[in-house]
Amino acid sequence: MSESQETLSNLLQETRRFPPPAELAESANVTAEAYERAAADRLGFWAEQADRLTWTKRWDDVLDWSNPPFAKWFVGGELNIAYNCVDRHVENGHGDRVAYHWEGEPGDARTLTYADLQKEVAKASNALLELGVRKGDRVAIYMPMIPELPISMLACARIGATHSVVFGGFSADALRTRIDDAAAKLVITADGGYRRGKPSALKPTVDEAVQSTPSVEKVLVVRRTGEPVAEHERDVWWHDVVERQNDTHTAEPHDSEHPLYILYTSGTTGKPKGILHTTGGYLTQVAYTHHAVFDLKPETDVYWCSADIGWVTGHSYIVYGPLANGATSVMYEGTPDTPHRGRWWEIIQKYKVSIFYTAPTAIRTFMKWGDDIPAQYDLSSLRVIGSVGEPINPEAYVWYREHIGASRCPVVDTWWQTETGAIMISPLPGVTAGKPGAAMRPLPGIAADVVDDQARPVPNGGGGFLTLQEPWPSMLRTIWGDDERYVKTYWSRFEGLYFAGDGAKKDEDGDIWLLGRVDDVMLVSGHNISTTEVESALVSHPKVAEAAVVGATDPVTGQAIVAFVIPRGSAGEDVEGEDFLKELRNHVAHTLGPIAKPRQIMIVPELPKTRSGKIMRRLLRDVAENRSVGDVTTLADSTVMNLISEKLPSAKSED
Ligand code: 6R9
Repeated sequence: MSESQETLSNLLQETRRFPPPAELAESANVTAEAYERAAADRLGFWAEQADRLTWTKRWDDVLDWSNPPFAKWFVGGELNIAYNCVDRHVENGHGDRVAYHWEGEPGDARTLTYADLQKEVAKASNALLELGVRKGDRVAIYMPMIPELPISMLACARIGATHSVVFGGFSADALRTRIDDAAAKLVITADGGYRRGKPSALKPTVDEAVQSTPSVEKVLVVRRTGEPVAEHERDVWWHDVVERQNDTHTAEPHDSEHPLYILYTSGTTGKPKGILHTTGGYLTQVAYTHHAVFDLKPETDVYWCSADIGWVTGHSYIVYGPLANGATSVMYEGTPDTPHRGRWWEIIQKYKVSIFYTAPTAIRTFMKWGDDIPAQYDLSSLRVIGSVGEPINPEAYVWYREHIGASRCPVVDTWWQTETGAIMISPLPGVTAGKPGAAMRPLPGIAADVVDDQARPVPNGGGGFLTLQEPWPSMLRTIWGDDERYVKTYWSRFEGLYFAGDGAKKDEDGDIWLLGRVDDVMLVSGHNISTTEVESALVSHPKVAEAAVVGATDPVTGQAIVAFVIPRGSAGEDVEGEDFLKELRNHVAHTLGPIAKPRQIMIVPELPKTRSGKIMRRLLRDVAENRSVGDVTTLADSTVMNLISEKLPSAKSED
């Protein structure tokens, strides 16, 4: 703890406010009364939300919290997730409604209505049964962003098999560890998918991984690219096995606490954690939050979440939430710059997307590429735009609102985690006057607070640790096979509270701002300074597109701030010079105060990011402290660290 008694400094001041558009507020799905109603009777509120779903057997109790931190929600209730996501919409007369407008990277497209999806899921369910998969078995899914991916997930959910989707960019070794940990019986994959204009193979990675996975009996392979693949005894083609199945299948009910899926998160150290989500509570909260945060009107909206289904955002907000609500979604296979940098905006124009959900890393990339690109497309169909994955810097928020949202669409900055399963802290687009950079308030029914190191709530204006104070329906139930690690990782830092690593502050109005991982917090001359605030100050300079900062050991100040900066495309030639670096350092000092002035700034062409777009500061710390760079296996692009090291001579120290 610093001498100044602060837990985390509150340096950034932001005064811009964006009230909700009047017409949106008038017909919003959720209004301000929901906060009070949920606070008055939290469990009653969640029971009401569970009634958005169709249950074959009603629950006896909303919550069993008699053995914390092991929760049971909607105890005794039974339902089938695939029925809720698909069949019931067909039964309700919406079979002709489009579930997915799928767009392949090469420009091919497929449209799946809810009636189509019902048939495809039934066939896949029958195929899984024929392949020997039974309720309770685990199925690993390693696929590109093609319709067979959600179809496979829904087929597993339908028959009660627990899926474990592994991001299609992970290595054979990463895939093998995950298959082994869950003891998956079947792997579903594809020959490959399209990325950056060419086929990108997946099957060889599976072949390598399953050489030493005793649990795997079969590998089910979708043909997507048509590239040649090695065929093994255990392989079966999707078009041989699934296509010939009966296209009806009767869904069995599953217990509300039946394991729906495992999703691995790497964490900072050690072996990946298999986050376990179950059935009734999960679907309740993803459906409710998708309805509330995006104000989804299923009859008229076209919704697009640009995430990969290989991470939790895709599970909850491409597959389960939107389908539970009967939404029409866009699903896109490829990269944003193939064949050109306007591809995403072209897709929004083509399908008249009205709700768009993406990540700050993408937004900052578009800022870097320039305003003129989105300006060439008709984005007037948009009405709500969202952000997830990292703190959104105020400047990126304002750029997003202005250049994508036509200064009209509310931006919903949604804070949540693989572990929380669904959105926890976010503005409501018809209620909240948004502040650029703030996730604002816990959603109705959610209890979150920022506490100091003694678990006492910090006053408004203070910073500390973000905790969840009451169980919530879509919470993780455990770490697969490791209850002890579950308790230790999430529930032991503060007695009775869930804490998963994020720092945050409450502003003068009590609204919440995320400040990055507490592991990344820098201790400079006795002050705990968040990486997020310094990065946001850098990004607020008109010539900066992206920034990452880390604390490096310093003989005088304990730690000193070292920044890595990517200039905007429009910044010009002078960004390599001494004057520019000085200007940036002064800009930070001016914005946040002299304490936050970086000791050193390096101009770099790229930043190291995980596959889901989060900056890996750990690797930058290695660079800043002149160590050899650590484990890079979870990097989206492993060559990035070389690019950064090559730039090192431009490092400048002026103090
Ligand atoms: C959904 C997802 C979780 C971590 C989380 C936090 C960061 C996510 C954020 C955000 C600030 C937001 N994070 N959303 N930080 N503002 N709106 O990203 O899950 O991949 O498990 O990551 O991401 O640090 O703890 P996951």
